[in-house]
Amino acid sequence: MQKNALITGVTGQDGAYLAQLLLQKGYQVYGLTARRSSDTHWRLRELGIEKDIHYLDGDLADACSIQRAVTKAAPHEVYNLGAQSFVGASWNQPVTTGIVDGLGVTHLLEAIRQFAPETRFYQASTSEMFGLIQAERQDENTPFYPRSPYGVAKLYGHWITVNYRESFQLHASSGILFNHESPLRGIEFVTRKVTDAVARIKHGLQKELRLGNIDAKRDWGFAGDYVQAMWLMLQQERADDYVVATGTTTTVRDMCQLAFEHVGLNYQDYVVIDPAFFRPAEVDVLLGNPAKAARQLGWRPTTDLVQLITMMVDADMRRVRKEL
Ligand code: GDR
Repeated sequence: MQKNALITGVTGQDGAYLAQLLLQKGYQVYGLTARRSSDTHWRLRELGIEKDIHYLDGDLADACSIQRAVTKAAPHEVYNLGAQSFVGASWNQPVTTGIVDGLGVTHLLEAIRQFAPETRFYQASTSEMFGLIQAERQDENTPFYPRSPYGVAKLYGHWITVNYRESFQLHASSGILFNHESPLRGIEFVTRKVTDAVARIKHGLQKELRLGNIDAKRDWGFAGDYVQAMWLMLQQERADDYVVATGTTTTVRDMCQLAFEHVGLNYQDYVVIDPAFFRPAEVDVLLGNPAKAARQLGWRPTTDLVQLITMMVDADMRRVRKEL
């Protein structure tokens, strides 16, 4: 029997990779998209799946549109990847971030509870909920301490997922994913900002790269690996919460060095520290412990940071060459 899946945020990095994975597995994929004037489908086009998805108009902030999408798609599985996902922007749009990333989750869970209680639900939670870390390596039992309006909104989304699982026995799982990157990453996030700049500098189109706090440390994995973990969570008999990470942490500085070195440049000749990119409150270091995901889901990352950054720089070099 063919399964239906509904993905919110289908045009984002994770949405695109997950849609590709589910299509390969034979799912009928419905994608929720908010109408926007700019081109948001470029990732789906790059993966060659733009025409294989059934698009539904809707917005996580609009409960009616969410109800309609759930009824229309009649999904076996719902993946909630839609969000205002840029941490830095969340200080400028704290209320929108709260409505979409927080209350939006309740809109979906309510629609499932009322119209499709057998549907399995995945919530995209985040290592940003750990924020000011309370343990050296963060796992499912580490207390949370978010440090941005984004982290606070996501924490609400996480707990409402747990609460609907416990209150209404919904099959609702929360994936606490650490940073995950790819050639499809948005340009505002630091890895892609760096790999795009490396390609432009190498081709003489850019002279410098302005960054904020390059001493921050992140546990970076490959988004293509991480969407596998999302799918695996919904195939389990019982819903649960899982940390998904590589178990290695690196500074932004060292990540930069890797990216520039890959094309024979020294990052110190190009990186300029710009206070404009510092955040009002920073998450200094994140390091995940993915032992539970390995044990219960059989999930393991396949791509280390060197492979990931190499893949991203190579993709941006190709893109910039095409532009010339
Ligand atoms: P993050 O990702 O906030 O961890 O959230 P991001 O790549 O934006 O920042 C990582 C770290 O790099 C520092 N940094 C800069 N960041 C950006 N964007 N631009 C800069 O110029 C810059 N200079 C230094 C940041 O201060 C930070 O410490 C990502 C998002 O995808 C979230 O949606 C997701 O939940 C988490 O990862 C897991």
